[in-house]
Amino acid sequence: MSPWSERARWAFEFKGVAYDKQDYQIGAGEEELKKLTGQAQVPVLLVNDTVTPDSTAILNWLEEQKPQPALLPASDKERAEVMLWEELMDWVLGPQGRVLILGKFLSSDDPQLRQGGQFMGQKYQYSPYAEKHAKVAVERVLTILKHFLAGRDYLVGTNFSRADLTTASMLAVINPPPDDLFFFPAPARAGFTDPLAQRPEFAPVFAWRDQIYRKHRGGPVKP
Ligand SMILES: N[C@@H](CCC(=O)N[C@@H](CS)C(=O)NCC(=O)O)C(=O)O
Repeated sequence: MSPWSERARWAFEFKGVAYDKQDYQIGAGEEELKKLTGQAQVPVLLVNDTVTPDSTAILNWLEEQKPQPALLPASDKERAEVMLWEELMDWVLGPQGRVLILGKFLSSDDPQLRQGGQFMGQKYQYSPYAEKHAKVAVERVLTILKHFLAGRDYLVGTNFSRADLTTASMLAVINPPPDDLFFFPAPARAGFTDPLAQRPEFAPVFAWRDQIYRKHRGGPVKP
């Protein structure tokens, strides 16, 4: 379900580069992941003997290996704009949205979700204060997107880019795409769905996201 992993899968599929997928089990898989990659997060790209953690590094590797079809604009200025969106998504919306998910997992009736919430809550320093702060940060990002997207099809220039791919992937932390676009098992879907994203004022942001999935994801996702 990781939106960072979705970001990497999407880029591979968009570029038409084949890959094999190995699932990571939260908690149980961490020791093995650390041994194999020297760090404790997914996604990680393994090519021959080279280990590349971090979705941005993976997208950069892909861009070098297969520049076409392009996921980056031609000009340095527009590439910098793509970076701005990627940083906002990878380091603000993603991590802050994850805090909101953890709050829901920790208070869930489902023992498996609660257990996952406890492991992740410690790893990512969940606290009620962090959750309060996360709500404010997520609302600010949604407000930026709502205004920025008004009257536009894409975040940077007039073509689909990594900015759109990353933003569309990351919005799943507060409201996953509908099941016909991205299959989410019901208990996880409830944890990933935040009331902030249900507000009518933000509906255009999610309508844009769903449209980006329909036009550029290449078919329904079943992680
Ligand atoms: N900067 C990293 C962030 C990756 C990240 O946050 N991964 C989370 C996804 S929720 C993860 O590995 N979670 C499982 C865990 O920490 O055990 C990237 O871009 O790949």
